Amino acid sequence: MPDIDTKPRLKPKTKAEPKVERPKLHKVLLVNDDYTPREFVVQVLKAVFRTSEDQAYRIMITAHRKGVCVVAVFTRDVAETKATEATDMGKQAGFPLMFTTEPEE
Ligand code: TYC
Repeated sequence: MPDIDTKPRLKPKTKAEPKVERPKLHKVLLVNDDYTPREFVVQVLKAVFRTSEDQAYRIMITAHRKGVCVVAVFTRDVAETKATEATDMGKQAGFPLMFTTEPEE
């Protein structure tokens, strides 16, 4: 027997692709304020978002200059948890540091 399948295919392949929706990603935004020390913002970014010192400094200085900076994108739950955790670190230390989230387009 040849191992090449020579039988005619009677049925066309009609099976649909399984429909799996990609979860929408949410941005975490760092908002500037006039009171939180720059170095404290850098420490929070490193601790919560696991950025390097360099990345944290660039994110902080962008928010400082432009008013706001995207820190990273995550699924909604992770974005909200990290934004809350980072904002709470500021609050605990007596600073008005603020992280918010918004869905990506
Ligand atoms: N603007 C603050 C200062 O001059 C530093 C700062 C940067 C605070 C970014 C918040 O999201 C922020 N001390």
